[in-house]
Amino acid sequence: MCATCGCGPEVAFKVGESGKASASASGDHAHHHHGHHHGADGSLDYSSGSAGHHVDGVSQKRLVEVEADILSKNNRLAEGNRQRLEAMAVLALNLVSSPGSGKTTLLVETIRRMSANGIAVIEGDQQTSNDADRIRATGAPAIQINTGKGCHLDAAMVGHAIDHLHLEERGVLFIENVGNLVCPAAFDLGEDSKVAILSVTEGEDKPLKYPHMFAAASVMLLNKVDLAPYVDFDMDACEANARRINPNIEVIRISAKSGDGMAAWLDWIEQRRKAVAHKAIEMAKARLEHLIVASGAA
Ligand SMILES: Nc1nc2c(ncn2[C@@H]2O[C@H](COP(=O)(O)OP(=O)(O)OP(=O)(O)O)[C@@H](O)[C@H]2O)c(=O)[nH]1
Ligand SMILES: [Mg+2]
Repeated sequence: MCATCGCGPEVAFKVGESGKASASASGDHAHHHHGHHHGADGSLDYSSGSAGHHVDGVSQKRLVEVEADILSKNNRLAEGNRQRLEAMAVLALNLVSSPGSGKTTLLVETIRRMSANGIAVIEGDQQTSNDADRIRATGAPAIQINTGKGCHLDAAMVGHAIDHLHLEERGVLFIENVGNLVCPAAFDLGEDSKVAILSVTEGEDKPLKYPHMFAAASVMLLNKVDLAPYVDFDMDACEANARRINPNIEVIRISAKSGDGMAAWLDWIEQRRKAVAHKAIEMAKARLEHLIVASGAA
């Protein structure tokens, strides 16, 4: 069960002979809300409760416990992924956005501009292998995870995918999450950073309406700026909204179509890549020093 929306990803992960990984989910959405507050304006506010939902026959307390278990198990697995990735100095980026904001298009354009060496991609979608096929066309290896009813990737799925991808040291692992601005915010995958993508056709209020995602992201790619002249979208207001939620968020205005802003995005990736490599070297040095001291060879 997903702590945010109550969806039921009892996910079975499969890797087909084609190298395509898939997972199917079972379980049900339970959206019978209680535990809400009535606002003065007649609004209903569920935001102060835990997950605020109820499944027939299951007490609220038990439900909260189940959710806490799932999230803490996920966090443990995510930490395992993070250690594996850090030891290899692989930069892992978790791309999150609503459906259609341009994650796959941006990835294809990004991979085209980086040498494809050392790049690997995990594609999360409920159905189809369309996105993985688009990535493979660039020459980069990609594994598709189909989550079925599940609305987000979790750390177990990503761990299995890492088992099947041949990651190169100092490489970059891009993880395209399921298109959803809500649930992926709660699930750590072991990534270095979350990258939130918001396109100018979606409205500048989205960071305020979906604050968890923008709070969790290190950078926001404001995509489709080529369309800005045709839509009522105030880019400055959008940036200000994102910074109200997360004062440290970096914002890059970008267009996967025109290429505007791609250089700044590639620079951002390069900076993180250097930081991850530096950390791996420091960790290796510390381990070596520990070994030398322990063996009395100093
Ligand atoms: N004009 C314009 N269109 C874009 C840009 N980036 C993506 N698109 C279009 O937006 C649509 C959705 O793009 P995708 O890359 O499939 O979006 P996505 O976020 O991967 O979608 P899901 O995986 O379904 O969540 C496609 O028609 C793209 O061609 C852009 O910078 N400018
Ligand atoms: Mg996509």
